[in-house]
Amino acid sequence: MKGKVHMQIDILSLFPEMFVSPFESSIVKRAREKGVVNINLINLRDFARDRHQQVDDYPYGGGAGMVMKADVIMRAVKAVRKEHSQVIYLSPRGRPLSQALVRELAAASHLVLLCGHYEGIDERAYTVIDQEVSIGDYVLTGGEIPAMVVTDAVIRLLPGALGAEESPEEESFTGGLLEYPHYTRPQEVEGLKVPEVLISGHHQNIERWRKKQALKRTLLQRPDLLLERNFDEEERQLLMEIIFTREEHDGQ
Ligand code: 4F9
Repeated sequence: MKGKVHMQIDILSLFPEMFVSPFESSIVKRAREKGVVNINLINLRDFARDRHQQVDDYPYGGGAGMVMKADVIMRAVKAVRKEHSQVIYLSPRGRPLSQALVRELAAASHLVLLCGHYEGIDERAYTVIDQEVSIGDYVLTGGEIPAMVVTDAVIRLLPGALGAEESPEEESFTGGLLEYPHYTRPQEVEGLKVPEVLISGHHQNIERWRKKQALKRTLLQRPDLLLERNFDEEERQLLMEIIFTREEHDGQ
């Protein structure tokens, strides 16, 4: 693992400085230092050819807003892309980002993330783009924050990015469910106690309690996540308990 870069991520942006601080903290910083990922920040303006280094222009046919120039984008992408690259344009029209898509992207060896303006890019630039990805149905000032989101989600799945004590928590036993409640010391805060089962030392009971809490939370807060789920026998039993058992209201 040491010294071997698992993935390269090239980010094409008009504001590469936006990425500096977020990528110099925490797990992303450590992953870069360990050589798990190599991130290159590339200024799209470097690929403008005219003497004003113009990167956008007025739309043909008129209308509001500026359009990013096709030649600038095409030159930049061609300069960085390799045979095996995935060129991704961050756009509200794109494929919705999900953990499944993150897993797909994490399997690539070279991602090129193109950040644009919402007004858009010249249609001809799509000839160098492999896929569009959206992080949600809202409009931002540009694709930079979506590119940070994709980068962060992908990096934590790369081998060696998380420490031995951490796990990406993918197909673990609560996979596809919301997290169960967590507690740490002290045992009591302002009269609020840690659930008895967690200090019982009974590993099986703890696992069962956590699974039940995760199911309960998901049912109450994100029932949509359960629609596609194949419940196992234990999960069916726990759901029955949740639905048909009167339990104290504990905010969970
Ligand atoms: C991109 C929003 C991806 C959501 C790009 C303005 C965007 C976006 N997901 N908004 N430029």
